Amino acid sequence: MERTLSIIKPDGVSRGLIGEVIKRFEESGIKITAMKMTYLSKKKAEGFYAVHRGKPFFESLTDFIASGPITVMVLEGEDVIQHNRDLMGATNYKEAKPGTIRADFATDIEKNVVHGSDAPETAATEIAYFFSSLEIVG
Ligand code: IDP
Ligand code: MG
Repeated sequence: MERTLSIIKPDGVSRGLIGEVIKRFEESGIKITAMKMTYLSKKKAEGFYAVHRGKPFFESLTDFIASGPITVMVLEGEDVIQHNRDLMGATNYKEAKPGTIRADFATDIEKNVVHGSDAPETAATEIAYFFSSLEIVG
């Protein structure tokens, strides 16, 4: 069993896509073991996306992710990190496979509805950024 962090970004929340995203997770056999609505301050957004500091899109990305409420979830399942990335689709929605969340709903390379951890180490760090172990069920 593996864990990963999923975020429905401010564009997904404001457009009413929370249920749609969760439905796709549940229908594909992924278990949600923690979930909450929250906000990232600009400072916490910069910490979360620290790996992208210095890139041309860093300022805009951290402004965007701090611009409104987000839904954060811990997902659990076999190979769930890759499984979630497959459901999300490519970063650039124009390159995302049809039927993926980003292909179906993203409006912009930045406003691409969802975040998903990309490796076991980042998953562990990112989950701990939002949840204590007591908040994760199962
Ligand atoms: P990922 O979300 O698919 O893992 P990353 O490369 O980790 O993609 O980038 C983090 C986020 O930064 C993306 O989801 C997207 O919102 C934003 N982003 C990535 N590349 C660009 C870009 O070239 N222009 C604008 N925003 C970008
Ligand atoms: Mg990434």
